[in-house]
Amino acid sequence: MIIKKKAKWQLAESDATPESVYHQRRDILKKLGITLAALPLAGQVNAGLFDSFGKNAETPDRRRTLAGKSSSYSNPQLSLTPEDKILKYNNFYEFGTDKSDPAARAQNFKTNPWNIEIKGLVRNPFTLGYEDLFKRFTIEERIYRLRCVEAWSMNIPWLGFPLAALIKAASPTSSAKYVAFETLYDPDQMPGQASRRLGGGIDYPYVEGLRLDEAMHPLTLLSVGLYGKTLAPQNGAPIRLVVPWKYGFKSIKSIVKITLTDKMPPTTWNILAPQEYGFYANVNPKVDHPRWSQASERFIGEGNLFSSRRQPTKMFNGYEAQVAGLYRGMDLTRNY
Ligand SMILES: Nc1nc2c(c(=O)[nH]1)N[C@H]1C(S)=C(S)[C@@H](COP(=O)(O)O)O[C@H]1N2
Ligand SMILES: [Mo]
Repeated sequence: MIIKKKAKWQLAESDATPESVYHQRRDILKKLGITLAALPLAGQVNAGLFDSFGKNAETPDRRRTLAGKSSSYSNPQLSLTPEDKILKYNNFYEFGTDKSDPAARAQNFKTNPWNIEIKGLVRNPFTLGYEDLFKRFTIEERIYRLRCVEAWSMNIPWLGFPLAALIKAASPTSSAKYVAFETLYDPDQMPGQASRRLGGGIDYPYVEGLRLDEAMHPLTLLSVGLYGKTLAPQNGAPIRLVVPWKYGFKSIKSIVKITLTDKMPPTTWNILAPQEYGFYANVNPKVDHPRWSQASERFIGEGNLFSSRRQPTKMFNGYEAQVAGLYRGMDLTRNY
């Protein structure tokens, strides 16, 4: 348990540390003759931050062109994070805890054939195959903000369809109150699932959940692509969730199972550190993480990672007008 929390602490804290302090720490280690690579966990994490945009070998682009119709739920005024940063700076612990690990290690991840199952408290359970993902629903483009709990953010042009469309097709019964999601479990393909060290101490498969009304909200997206192409494996191919008003960890990748249930489902980061990561995980600049402020964020745009501008974090990540009603009367300090 302690090791688990340490992995997340180091990852998040190094990310939330101002550039100057961060460099000072690196220099101190250097003077002591300690190379970052010699430190088991911190070494991996810190090296990842610096290497993400280094001389990464070009990987073959498996992505196919994908078009999406425009949507009134998109934010076309946002300045986009460059595509190469969305592709190279990732959290996908199944492939390792460094930001650069998913891009480096997920290139041969098999996403076709793929099956995603929807079941539980529904009248019409069904399974979608790989091609169904792109054919059965109308694909839209949604430019959304993404705010990671580690206090960095991106603006991403997703392609996908509302989760509500899928849930409606399954016809939930009146006892369905929550939706549970599960990522593929395949340690042969996902080195982080085969090794507790590489995988950050998480008990896989990665699981997430939403209240049914959150899942049915028109902003909640099942994404199958970004920047005009199908998803890269490191972004959660072939299908991942995107809930733009919640911290990034709610947006579970490479989903194989969606289950309607009457009980609040367990969620990976809440299991790991319940006092730090709640079920709701709504972006909230007034409720700090126990170990760092959530009032501002490092926006990843053009240029160097550390020259990225800091900007204030918005309530519900800028989607307050659309989603605040879902939480009326709830104490958001307790329901973090
Ligand atoms: N299965 C799975 N889903 C995941 C994660 C993960 O480690 N495993 N990381 C989450 C976190 S913390 C974030 S911030 C986003 C990052 O998505 P991106 O790499 O596509 O930007 O994915 C989320 N979904
Ligand atoms: Mo995150």
